[in-house]
Amino acid sequence: MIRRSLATAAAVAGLAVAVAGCGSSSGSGAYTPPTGPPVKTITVHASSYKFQPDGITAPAGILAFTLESSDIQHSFRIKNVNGFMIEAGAGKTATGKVKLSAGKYTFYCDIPGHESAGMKGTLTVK
Ligand SMILES: [Cu+2]
Repeated sequence: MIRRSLATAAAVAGLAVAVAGCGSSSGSGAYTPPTGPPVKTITVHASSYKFQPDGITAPAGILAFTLESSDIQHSFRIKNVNGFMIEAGAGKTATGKVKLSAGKYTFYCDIPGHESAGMKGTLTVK
């Protein structure tokens, strides 16, 4: 009897974790970066209001990005890659990893007004 109720409690706990995990992956919650070594490390320089380079070609797989801001706070996000974001404070450098398959992506800075001012670029993964 005790064994049985313990098993039930464990099953309920497992279910709760699964539901919580589902919620965070579909929302704007924590992003889980890929584990393992990157196939390429790419440094992107951010300033108001542009990225350098604004055209990047990379192999498919895990990519490590280094975002360097030379002035104010900027971010680095990739359209349709939910949750991935690197944020570099004023004059700071930040890093992040993302796993991408072949395709053409648009990267941008999501701070209001920055993308429309020119902070975007193309990432070609092959
Ligand atoms: Cu920006």
